[in-house]
Amino acid sequence: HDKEDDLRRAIENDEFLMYYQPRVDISTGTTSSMEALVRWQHPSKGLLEPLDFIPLAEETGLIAGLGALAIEKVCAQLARWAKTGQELVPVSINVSPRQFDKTDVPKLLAESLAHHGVAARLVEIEVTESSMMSHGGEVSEVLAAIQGMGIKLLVDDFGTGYSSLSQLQSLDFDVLKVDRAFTAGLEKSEQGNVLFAAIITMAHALGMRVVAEGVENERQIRILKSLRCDEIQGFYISKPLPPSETQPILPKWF
Ligand code: G
Ligand code: G
Ligand code: NA
Ligand code: MN
Repeated sequence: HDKEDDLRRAIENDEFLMYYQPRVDISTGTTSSMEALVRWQHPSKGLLEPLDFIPLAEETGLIAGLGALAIEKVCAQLARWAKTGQELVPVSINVSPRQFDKTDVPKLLAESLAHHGVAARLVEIEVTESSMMSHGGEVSEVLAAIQGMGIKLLVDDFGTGYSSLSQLQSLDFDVLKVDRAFTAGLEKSEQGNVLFAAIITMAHALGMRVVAEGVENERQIRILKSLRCDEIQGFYISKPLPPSETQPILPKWF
């Protein structure tokens, strides 16, 4: 339990910080939102990425405490950005349904927003397609409650793991984020383009905006534009950065 104890201690000491990666409107080239991605500033191991500790946090239930820290940090950051007088864009927070087992996430969100004087529309919630599948109906209820607060819901990593098309129907998601495997597939074959086009058609028919994840070059942007994709995210625009290097509002990325 060495790693688990280490993680528990880190949550108590709050050794975490959030990085931010922009999402960009493909037709205007302006930032539409920022995704908050947690990092662990480990005292001896340096800066750790989510894959090094989120799976353990989920297995052990420590994700509840970690998730609460993430929500608090994002609201505090939004309040800090607001003070600079910049026009704000929403920030999306990744949430694991495992957090719902131990904490009242809608209540946490409401309290953090109120405490920092941040409007609910400035926060969005991302849930991966596969995590929704591995949890039951109570997840839908919590997500619906969050959406009822005026917070947008995003499906993350769509197209990987199990397919949950029925869940797309029962939950009224606002945005569909297509996994970066499909963006990588755009350049490889005609089938890749056809598949992405079909996902976009489906999402639009269901009233969702579509984000292509993992955009790494200009050619992908051109294809995605022709397919009527709404937004892009990826290293071509920016990797996740600490707040000190992040500009929520840039006039134009391209
Ligand atoms: O930053 P990176 O690409 O390594 O993030 C990998 C994954 O970790 C993301 O896709 C996201 O699902 C997950 N993740 C990042 N930050 C958080 C967080 O604050 N809470 C939860 N539950 N998951 C996160
Ligand atoms: O699970 P989620 O999609 O939220 O995780 C996002 C992860 O994807 C982050 O860890 C981030 O570092 C990574 N990522 C973001 N943009 C790109 C990209 O353009 N290419 C690749 N390979 N990874 C990316
Ligand atoms: Na995400
Ligand atoms: Mn994703």
